[in-house]
Amino acid sequence: MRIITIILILLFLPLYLNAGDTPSPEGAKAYFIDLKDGDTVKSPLLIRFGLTEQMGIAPALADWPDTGHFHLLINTKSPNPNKPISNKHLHLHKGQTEATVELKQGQNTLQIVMGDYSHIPHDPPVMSERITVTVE
Ligand SMILES: [Cu+2]
Repeated sequence: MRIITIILILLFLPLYLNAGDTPSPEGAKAYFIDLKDGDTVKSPLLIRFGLTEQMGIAPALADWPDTGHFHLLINTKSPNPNKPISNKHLHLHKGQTEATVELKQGQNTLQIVMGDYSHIPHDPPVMSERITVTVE
C-alpha cells in the first residue's frame, strides 16, 4: 500500500511542479540596483539586478528551495504568473546578476521578474516595479 502511494505521488508530482506554485520566501523583493523610474540613460545600458536576502539565485533547471533566476521584461506588461516566461524576454539563466541591453531611443519600460527552475514566476511573484527610462 505504501509503495502504491509513493508511486502515485511520483506520478503526480510533475503536474504540481508545472502549475506555477513554487513558493517565494516571505518578503523577497527584486529591484534595480542603480536605476529608477524616470531616469535618463544611454544605450547600450548595463543593468544590475538586486534581490533581497530572503531569496537566492540559481541557474535555470536547478530546483533548489527559495531560489530562482532573473528575467528582464522590456516594453511589455507583467507576465502571466502561471506560465513560463517567454523566450522573447531576457533570461539570466546561468544565474547572472547583470546584463547589458540595447534599448530604443525614447521611453522604455523595464521590469525584473524572478522565475523558478522552469521559468515560471513564484507564488507570490517576486518582481520589481515596472519603471520607465528615457534613452537619449
Ligand atoms: Cu528563465
